[in-house]
Amino acid sequence: MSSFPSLPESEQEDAKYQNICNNHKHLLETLPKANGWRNPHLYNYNGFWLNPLVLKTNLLLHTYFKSHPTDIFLASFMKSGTTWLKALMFSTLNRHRYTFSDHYLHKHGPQSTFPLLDAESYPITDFTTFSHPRLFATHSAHTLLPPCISSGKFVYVCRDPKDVLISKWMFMSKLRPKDLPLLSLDEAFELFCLGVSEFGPFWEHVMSYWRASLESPEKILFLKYEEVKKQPEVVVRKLAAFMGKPLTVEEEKKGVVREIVKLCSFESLRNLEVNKKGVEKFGKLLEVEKQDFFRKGEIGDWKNYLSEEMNERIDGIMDDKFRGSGLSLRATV
Ligand code: PAP
Repeated sequence: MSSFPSLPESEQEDAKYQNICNNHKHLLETLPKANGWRNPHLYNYNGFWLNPLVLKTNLLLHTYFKSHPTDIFLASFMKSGTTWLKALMFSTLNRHRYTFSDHYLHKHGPQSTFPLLDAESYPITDFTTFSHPRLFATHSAHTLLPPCISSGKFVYVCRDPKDVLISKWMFMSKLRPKDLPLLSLDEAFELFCLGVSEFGPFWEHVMSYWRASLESPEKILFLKYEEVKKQPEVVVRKLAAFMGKPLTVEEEKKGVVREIVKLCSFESLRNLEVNKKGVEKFGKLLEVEKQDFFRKGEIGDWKNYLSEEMNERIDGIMDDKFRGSGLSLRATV
């Protein structure tokens, strides 16, 4: 039975939306609260720290998002290689549509290829007009997503948490409003270790996808930034097969994999005019200088910032959190 049986459809919709807004307001008054890296506060919702707008978007996503079995999701904790994977997945999937000398990515950059589910304006956003397979990105933990989404396929990319911490601290410090006190690296480190950062705890985020990938390996491809860095061509082949478009012998002979890797390399993307100037808008959530998506793109930059004690503390937390899971994100270089 409908919750609003006597109201016309448009009013039912309004009432449904209003209900979510009221629930959101109530949650902000009652959920555990902690310091944010960009916003003043984060709220712990079902085990994860979200900023107020992302929390509202998550509630709306559960109500309004209609999945399709061919949907492909790119999931990641912030600063784990999302931009790179957007480029790799988009150019692998659409390799028949564009030439490598005059590519969509040259003119538009990688961000527009995957709308960020955590930043869209539901119910206004209309994904029904998108061509299939539809591509979406999310920074939300697997357990925070609406169950209908599991009909699609997921690529999850994770990264050494120490590099994530440094990358995120630098990124968020730039976005932090000037009227808030600076967040020092020591403070960010402490919050990160406690699990308090947007979409965190990092450990639980990673484990949510790791467990899901073990349960449904055909539905979730679990990747590490470091493995993409070391063997990008192997990863492109994996992505192509996973997305249902394996590389043909002819494509291999023509060097298509090498072209994709070259197009999406850090140097190539960073030097594109479209990625050097202007801002990228993610709904009402945030505006980012495009160049800020390309900082160093290296493995192990954390060594320039974290002490040996900090290094050992993160390793200790990782060992505890991942024990018995078969997963390790310990640095090997
Ligand atoms: P997001 O969470 O804001 O989407 P995301 O793209 O996941 O960010 O991560 C950004 C990191 O990936 C940056 O790392 P750094 O701060 O340690 O340098 C960025 O430089 C890196 N990055 C972006 N594009 C590439 C690429 N093509 N190859 C390798 N690393 C990349």
